[in-house]
Amino acid sequence: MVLLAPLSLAALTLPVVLADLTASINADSNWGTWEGWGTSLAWWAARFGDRDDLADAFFTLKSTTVNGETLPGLGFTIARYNAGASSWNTVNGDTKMVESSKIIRSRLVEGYWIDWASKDPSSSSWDWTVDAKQRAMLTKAIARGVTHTELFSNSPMWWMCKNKNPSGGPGGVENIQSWNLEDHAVYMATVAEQFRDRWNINFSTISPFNEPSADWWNDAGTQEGCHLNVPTQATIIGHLANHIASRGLSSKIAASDESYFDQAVSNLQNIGSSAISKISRINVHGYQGGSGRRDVLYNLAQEHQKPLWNSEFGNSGGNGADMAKMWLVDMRWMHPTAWVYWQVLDGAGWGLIDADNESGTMKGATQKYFVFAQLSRHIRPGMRILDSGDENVVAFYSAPEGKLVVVAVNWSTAQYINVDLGRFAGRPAEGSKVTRWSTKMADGGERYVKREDTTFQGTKFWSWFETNTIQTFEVTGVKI
Ligand SMILES: *[C@@H]1O[C@H](CO)[C@@H](O)[C@H](O)[C@H]1NC(C)=O
Ligand SMILES: CC(=O)N[C@H]1CO[C@H](CO)[C@@H](O)[C@@H]1O
Ligand SMILES: CC(=O)N[C@H]1CO[C@H](CO)[C@@H](O)[C@@H]1O
Repeated sequence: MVLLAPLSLAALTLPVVLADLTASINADSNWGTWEGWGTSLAWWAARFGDRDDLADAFFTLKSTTVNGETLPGLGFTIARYNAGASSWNTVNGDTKMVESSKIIRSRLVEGYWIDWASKDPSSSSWDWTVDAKQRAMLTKAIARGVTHTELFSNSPMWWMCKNKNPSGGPGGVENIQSWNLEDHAVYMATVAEQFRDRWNINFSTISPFNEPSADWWNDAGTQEGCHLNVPTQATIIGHLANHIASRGLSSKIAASDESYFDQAVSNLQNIGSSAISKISRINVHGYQGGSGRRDVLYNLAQEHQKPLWNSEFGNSGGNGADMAKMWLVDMRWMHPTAWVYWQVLDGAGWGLIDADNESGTMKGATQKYFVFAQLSRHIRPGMRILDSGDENVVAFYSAPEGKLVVVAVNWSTAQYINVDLGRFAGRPAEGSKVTRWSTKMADGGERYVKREDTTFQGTKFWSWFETNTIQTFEVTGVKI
């Protein structure tokens, strides 16, 4: 901000105002069809998975009371179920899982295949009673309308690991034994088969790896994880495709859930055409922050004609601002068709509801919860993703409803943002109402407040944006 002297007294009382920004939505653009929002179950659900209030808050659009607080339901339609890698039995008298000295117990997830003696899921090598709470939340999520279920793995079962430690190998080296590559595929396919046969749950997709190129999965880790070289991934994908087919499962393969956009690019360039032909969707995690060639990854996905999801994002900013920023960058450059938050219940600003995954205690919703409401309650499956021409404005269109949803943020000095629909074939009548919701991305700020004070005029509507405020607009009577 530049201060101009001399200032008149009148000027001092006026706010500094930036020129209006106008986003002109490109009605001809099409960056794909939105598939939904979601969360990974794993740790939080293994702890809190028996709670109906949480299932309602995350997997319906209903207003729900959680710990005395009324929350707008987030309406997620995607749930990722974590096939655990841990069990505490002793095999052949002396072989047991090795736990990292830094392990956080709530991050070891009970696995179903507890020893290598038999591949038969009805034998005593398998235990189908474990992990009841995470399964309960998956069941509740499906009952409430989840349409996309994914089975994912952070590490092969501990006994397939070279050092028997499901947190990783020494120094982050590949930790699966060479003779267990097919077994990891058998594990994933058998879990999917048993979920179908025992609980009538058909996983839409199976994702056999989690951040496999990362070198931070090591034997002193705090959670399950396993580095897997790209050729190893290719081999496992081949086996997994065979084991899915031989069990008559409808599940498709999603891969490789790399941490960074650039790792996903390099993975796709090296994994080989055979593996690529067996992968139905590219999953990538959003941990490269503001850097990484999201655009290159999008182009590769287009070239291979695969959908592209940001299948995992999580961060510590409890006010939601950094999350919103990364989502906007994703939408602008990577155009994912779904966006999945890592742990909706967690501590240290990571959760949408603040909770301690170890002690099982829960506090209130964070500001981030309401930032999520600005997105997931309005941007719904089936909507077409449009180009707004501006990096801080996104637009989605629902053809059956003739409805345009616009989400915009201002990160800096307060100003007006205009949204111009001059390029649409049909626009709302002069003076029609545009509904808006707004959340201030700062602790203690307003939370998802609905207002009916905006009207459509000429080809536009506009709204005043306070600094760090996210607003969502719903405009009806729009035609492309
Ligand atoms: C799961 O798939 C099986 C076999 O294809 C089918 O019979 C069953 O109805 C499906 N269950 C659900 C809930 O879709
Ligand atoms: C007690 C405990 O382990 N809490 C952890 C829960 O998860 C958050 C974020 O991953 C950690 O920061 C906490 O330490
Ligand atoms: C100064 C500043 O950051 N202004 C921003 C306000 O919001 C618009 C749209 O989000 C941005 O384009 C401006 O840069």
